[in-house]
Amino acid sequence: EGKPDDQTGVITKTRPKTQRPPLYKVLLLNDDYTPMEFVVHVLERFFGMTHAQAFEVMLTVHKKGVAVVGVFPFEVAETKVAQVMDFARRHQHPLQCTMEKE
Ligand code: TYC
Repeated sequence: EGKPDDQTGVITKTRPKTQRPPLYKVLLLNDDYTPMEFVVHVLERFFGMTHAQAFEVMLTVHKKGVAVVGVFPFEVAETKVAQVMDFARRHQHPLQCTMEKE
């Protein structure tokens, strides 16, 4: 498996760096106006959470101001953010969703 070095004869193994796509955290931000049940619904609908998981994450955002609601490749993260922002806007809630590189 290893190759002897031409000068020294020392055997070294090369370990090619595996390329992984960069991942992006999708963040949900707290505000004073979006109803808790709406946020829970968003987390169920767009992030595949159970009602119990969604309620827990919603409460974390409510108490801490922000939480990571998922980690995805760029295009998936972008789509989730757009879906949440569009859904919130259509329901006239000020809910904010953003993404950042992990
Ligand atoms: N703070 C909101 C309220 O008291 C609830 C809320 C939770 C809003 C999470 C946004 O991302 C959010 N109605």
